[in-house]
Amino acid sequence: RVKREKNRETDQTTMAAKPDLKLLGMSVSPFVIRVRMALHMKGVSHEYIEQDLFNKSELLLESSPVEKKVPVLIHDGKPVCDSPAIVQYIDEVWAATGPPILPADPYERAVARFWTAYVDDKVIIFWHLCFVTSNI
Ligand SMILES: N[C@@H](CCC(=O)N[C@@H](CS)C(=O)NCC(=O)O)C(=O)O
Repeated sequence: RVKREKNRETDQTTMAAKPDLKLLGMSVSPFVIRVRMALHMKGVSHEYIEQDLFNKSELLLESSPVEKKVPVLIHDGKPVCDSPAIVQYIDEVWAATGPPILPADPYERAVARFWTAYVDDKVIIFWHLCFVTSNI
C-alpha cells in the first residue's frame, strides 16, 4: 500500500509539473522560433499547434484578438501574445526550471531588450523579403 501511495504521489507530481500549455505557431516564423527556443531552453513540455495564416483558426482569432498573429502561448487557458513578452513570461513562470533566459542585472536586461527590438526592426525585414515577398 505504501508503494501504491508513493506511485500516486509521483503521478500527481508529474501531472502538476506538466502545464496546460499550447503554442500557436507557424514553423518558419522567426518570432515563433524565438518562443520555441525559450521553451526548449527551459525544458517545458507543451503542445505545438501549427497555424495556417491564410485561414486563421478560431483559436488564433480569439487568443490574439488585437493583432491576430502568431506566436501565442496559451497557459491554463490564458493567452500571452507577442514573442518578447512571451519569452519574458516563460522566464518568469519557469524561473526555477533550466537556465535563466534574460540576465538578472537590470543593465544587461536593458541591453538584451535593445537587441531584441533591433532584430525585430532591422533583421526580420530580410526574412519577410525572402519568405513572404519573393515566394521562395
Ligand atoms: N511582434 C510580434 C510579431 C508577430 C508576427 O508578425 N507574426 C506573423 C508571422 S511571422 C503573423 O502572425 N502574421 C500574420 C498576419 O500578419 O496576419 C511578435 O514578436 O510576436
